[in-house]
Amino acid sequence: MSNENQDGVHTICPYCGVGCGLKLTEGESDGEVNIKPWFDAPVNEGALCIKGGASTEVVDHEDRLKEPLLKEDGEFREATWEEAMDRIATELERIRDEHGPDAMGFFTSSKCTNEENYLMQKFARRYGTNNVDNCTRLCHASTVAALRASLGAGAMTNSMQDLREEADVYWIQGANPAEQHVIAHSNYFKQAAMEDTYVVQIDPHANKTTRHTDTHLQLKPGTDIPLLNVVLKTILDEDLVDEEYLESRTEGVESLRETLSDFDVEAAAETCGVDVEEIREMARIYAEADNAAIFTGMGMSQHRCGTDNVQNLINLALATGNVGRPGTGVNPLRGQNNVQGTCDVGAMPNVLPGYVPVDDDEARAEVEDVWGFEVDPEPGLTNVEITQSIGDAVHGLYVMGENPVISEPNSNHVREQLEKLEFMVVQDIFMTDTAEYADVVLPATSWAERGGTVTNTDRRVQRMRKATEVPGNTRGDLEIVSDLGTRLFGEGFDFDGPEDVFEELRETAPIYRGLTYDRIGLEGVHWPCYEEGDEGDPFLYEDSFDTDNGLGKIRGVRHQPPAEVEDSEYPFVLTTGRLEEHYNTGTMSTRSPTLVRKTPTNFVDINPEDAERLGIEDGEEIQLRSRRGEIEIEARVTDDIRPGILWSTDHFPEAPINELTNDALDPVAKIPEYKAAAAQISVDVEPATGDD
Ligand SMILES: Nc1nc2c(c(=O)[nH]1)N[C@H]1C(S)=C(S)[C@@H](COP(=O)(O)OP(=O)(O)OC[C@H]3O[C@@H](n4cnc5c(=O)[nH]c(N)nc54)[C@H](O)[C@@H]3O)O[C@H]1N2
Ligand SMILES: Nc1nc2c(c(=O)[nH]1)N[C@H]1C(S)=C(S)[C@@H](COP(=O)(O)OP(=O)(O)OC[C@H]3O[C@@H](n4cnc5c(=O)[nH]c(N)nc54)[C@H](O)[C@@H]3O)O[C@H]1N2
Ligand code: SF4
Ligand SMILES: [Mo]
Repeated sequence: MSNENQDGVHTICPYCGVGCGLKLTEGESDGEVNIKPWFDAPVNEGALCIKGGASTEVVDHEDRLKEPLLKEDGEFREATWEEAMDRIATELERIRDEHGPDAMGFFTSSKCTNEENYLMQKFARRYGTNNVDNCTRLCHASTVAALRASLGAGAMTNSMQDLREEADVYWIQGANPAEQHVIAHSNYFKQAAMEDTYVVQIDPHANKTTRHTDTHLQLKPGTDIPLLNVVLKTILDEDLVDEEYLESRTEGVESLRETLSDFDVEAAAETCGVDVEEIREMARIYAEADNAAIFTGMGMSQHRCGTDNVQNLINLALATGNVGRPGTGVNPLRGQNNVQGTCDVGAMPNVLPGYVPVDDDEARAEVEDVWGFEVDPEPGLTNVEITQSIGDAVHGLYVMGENPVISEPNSNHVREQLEKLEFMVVQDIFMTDTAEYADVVLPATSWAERGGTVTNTDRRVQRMRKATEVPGNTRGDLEIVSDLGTRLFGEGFDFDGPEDVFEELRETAPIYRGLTYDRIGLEGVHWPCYEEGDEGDPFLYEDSFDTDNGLGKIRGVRHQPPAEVEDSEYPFVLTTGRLEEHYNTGTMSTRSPTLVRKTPTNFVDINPEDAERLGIEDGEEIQLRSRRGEIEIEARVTDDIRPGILWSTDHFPEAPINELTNDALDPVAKIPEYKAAAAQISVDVEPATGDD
């Protein structure tokens, strides 16, 4: 073991987008790693949440995939890498010959590094398709669409540091940072809230964020537009806008005035189920603050009107001049450890690395120059569209580190779709419900066993470093894609490790151009970083926006009820969210003994009034149903949720909530409506006993 290993290898937590640093040392047995605090880590100064602290429990877990698997006659058998890669190369060539390149879909992974995702999207493009996407589609796609259209970049406008130091008001709508971005909350936002930052939370469910909230508006799911329209109308009527800012930095305020000209605030507040005066009071608090910052999350993005939801937050920020200074802005806390980076490096159907639009001939040509091949100028399909097109336009699927059978909406339908595939590859660290459908399963190395860069929620690019040897016969994601690319295309995929890939990424992505591994060092660097020596911007848009004319775009939006609303047959609105001690589809967190202790399985929150009416006891197993499926689940009777609403999580494959959720999509961003479906519940009547 080297000295560095004894002191610990500096790396980044594999769970969420906060990007906490930690150190790893090798343990007693093969592949075992232990955590040591990294006290000077730039984001977290040594602190870790329960997931970060337990993150090594999955590294040498006995369930790790260790050998490639091939399916034969419906059963998996172990295979050599040679056999597995050969099979993939042959099938990918066959599909392209028989159906054309757009018959393949590629899902890349926000659990993987920038280099791995860069190479995977390059692979898809070299194969001839833009059908490449990642979990951001299920996550912040709508946020990114609205931010890009109206401000310029699909990322947080500000940094955790300036939000902590400068904001006087936090407006947290549809996000739960105390549980989903734990260290960002504990080290930054909670500190501010405990001092004098006023916190407004807008969420149908009470949670740990509520503990440090001054006012909680507990609206009905899917009514964020009317609520914000009450806020905006108040601001316009009471002249709380920033006229000078509106004049010099924005356009479109007339569209907002027009949308709200005949707007009925009383009726809107009733739609939301929130007291109108309380909303108006919050409008004043936000508008009168010196610096007010907005946080937005899945409660806003995961609706069929997700893009308009976020646009309305942008409207609020722009109308009051709250973008372009420390302590302000519109801030989506990004989800996975590298979802920001996965988007930055072009793993999306409409953009190349650095958000270069595929259909912009001039910009595309620059990337093509670096790559030495032509890229299809037509944007491809998103991941949900890929799944929905199987059997039609799509016949093959390559999934690197995603679990769509559990994470996509209406998952019984997802299963039916996957059955129709001619060929499917899954590359993961564990056997997942999705991998069961694959023809080839490739065992990938985990976060502790390889290096590369990841980009956190405030755009800080940081380095992960290898801390231990790879277990069994696993191979790194980079190595796998590199090998496959070389087999299929000869050149363009042979790299000498992650740094070599990063050097090519820099050439193609202008926002990363000024970064090198050396500069990133231990501190990391925020993008945009166009030139070496460029410090990167902790907050964006000081002087102008990255739009066609430099102005921020205001656009009035109207209420669009969820695609499915409650009725006499399905009288509840089911919405979903997350738990502090679990993570996404549970592949990692449900295998971590520390994390399963508190909440071993799924549950649904129901208000005491509803429970009493239906005769449901706390802890009782009930049937939860929507038009798409039915699951058995434990009821938790709690005031955390308002009457008429049910709240559950997608963390547990054994009680898969996505069998019930709706796959209605936002027309712009194609994000599914995870946060509102009509549902019903019932309790099994004991079967009658006796002879009659
Ligand atoms: N512990 C933990 N941390 C995580 C994750 C995890 O699984 N576990 N996942 C990571 C990922 S991928 C992501 S994207 C982020 C997500 O982080 P968040 O955006 O915080 O995610 P959610 O908990 O899904 O949703 C946020 C809130 O939206 C509320 N909500 C539901 N419906 C509505 C609505 O109609 N309107 C409003 N205003 N609110 C609504 C929910 O009650 C919930 O409190 O977290 C990341 N961090
Ligand atoms: N109902 C409902 N559904 C939701 C949501 C919701 O709020 N409500 N949220 C949505 C959101 S925001 C998201 S981001 C998605 C998440 O959806 P997914 O991305 O499908 O879910 P994850 O569980 O994060 O899957 C990541 C996979 O990567 C694997 N993995 C980990 N490390 C590596 C690695 O180094 N290499 C490889 N190859 N694989 C690795 C893990 O084992 C896991 O199987 O779920 C969405 N689904
Ligand atoms: S806050 Fe996120 S990055 Fe930090 S330790 Fe927890 S899961 Fe890991
Ligand atoms: Mo996410």
